[in-house]
Amino acid sequence: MRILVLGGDGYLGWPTALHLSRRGHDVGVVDNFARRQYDYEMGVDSLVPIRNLQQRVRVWEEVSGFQVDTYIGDLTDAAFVKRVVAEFAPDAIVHFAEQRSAPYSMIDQQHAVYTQVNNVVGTLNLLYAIAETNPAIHLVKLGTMGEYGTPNIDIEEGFLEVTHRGRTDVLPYPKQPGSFYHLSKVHDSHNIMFACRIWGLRSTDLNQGIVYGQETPETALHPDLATRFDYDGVFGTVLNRFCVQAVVGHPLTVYGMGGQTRGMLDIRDTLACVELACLNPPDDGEYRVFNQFTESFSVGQLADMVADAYPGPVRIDHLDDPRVEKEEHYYRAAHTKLLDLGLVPHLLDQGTLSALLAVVDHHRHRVDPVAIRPTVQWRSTASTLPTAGWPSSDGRSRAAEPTV
Ligand code: NAD
Ligand code: USQ
Repeated sequence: MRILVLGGDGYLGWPTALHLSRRGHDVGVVDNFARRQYDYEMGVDSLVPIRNLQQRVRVWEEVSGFQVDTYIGDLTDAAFVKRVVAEFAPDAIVHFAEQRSAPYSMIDQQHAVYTQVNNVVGTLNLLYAIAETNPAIHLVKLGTMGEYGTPNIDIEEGFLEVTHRGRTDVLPYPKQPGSFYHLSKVHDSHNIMFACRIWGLRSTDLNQGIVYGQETPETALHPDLATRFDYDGVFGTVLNRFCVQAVVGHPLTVYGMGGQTRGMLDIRDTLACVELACLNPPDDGEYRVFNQFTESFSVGQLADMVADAYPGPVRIDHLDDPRVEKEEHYYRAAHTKLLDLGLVPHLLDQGTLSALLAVVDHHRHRVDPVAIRPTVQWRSTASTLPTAGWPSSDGRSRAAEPTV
């Protein structure tokens, strides 16, 4: 297949592009390097050093013999999006290209507006480009399990059968997201579902849980193919953070009671799920939702697992929760559709944790302890982070040139 990976310079987009390329697909990647810019803004860096996109692509060609096309530009630029979609002529577009941090979206007004403009406008431009170029292109969109929130009933895969006053319908599952970032994914989902209905587009919304891990079979082929690994208080996700904290002797930062339960998956399963979605497209006009996670854990359980897996002493601290979220709650979410398509999950066992801890240990000298503590408070509309006015108050990036 011809597959265009949007956000192909990011944590998940880069290894997905390599995975698809190695499996014989013709792959193009699109990115505006916004993610690298956030690092400069926050004064942090990926734990694992990463090459710039052009270098990575060259190394991949040397190592594998496969070519990956690159398109540098911004999805909020409608003309750019339309040109790339027409030029590359994909069968499927995998859309990772959004601002993906909940804390970043909660820093202040500018960051909330930036997140929603970037994510919602980018996706809307993409829907128009697909509709005007070739409505048969399958849009595989990364959503999030956080769109559902934590309701006191079972979570279904996208839709819920409801009987109300004697009548029954199948309706989108209610959304109760927990940040302006998670809200941007809800807005995207509504726009995508609507575009499928009015223009006959077809799309798979992958409501993904929290991803952990760093190495994939392709990135392991050469150090210059490594993908990024975030551990800081704004972009680091919970299990990756706990592994770094254990290795450098920082107490594990469990927020609140630690009963927050989330769907999780190994980075290698992200790659497999995306390919399964591409290979099994929906019908014309169909909007479908897959819940993309393999196991669920509470934050407290994750901390205990890391403490058990790490050979040295580990302290677990309970900090006041900087977020507004339920700290203990019911959680049971369906996730059968990707398994039905053939997904064979990598589960979070001692071996997986030890391998991840070894990657972290190898790069431990790069950890900046100051970056670990949480800095963004949900209850406050402003943050004291030194973000130097970027992005600007209309939510647009001020950086004229992407910095690599
Ligand atoms: P990431 O920030 O590492 O990668 C996203 C990439 O998209 C970056 O390289 C960034 O520069 C690019 N990008 C952002 N806005 C863009 C724009 N307007 N135009 C062009 N490129 C743009 O994030 P990730 O962790 O790889 O996540 C990828 C996707 O998966 C996101 O949509 C995220 O919401 C979703 N997701 C991630 C996780 C996770 O745990 N990492 C879990 C669930 C869902
Ligand atoms: N948490 C801690 N301690 C920490 C970090 C986080 O207790 O040091 C807690 C948070 O309070 C939260 C949970 O762990 O309850 C998850 O936080 P996270 O930062 O790992 O994940 P989240 O903010 O939900 O976002 C991440 C990705 C996002 C994706 C989402 C999937 O950044 O792109 O959409 O996971 S999901 O959680 O299913 O919505």
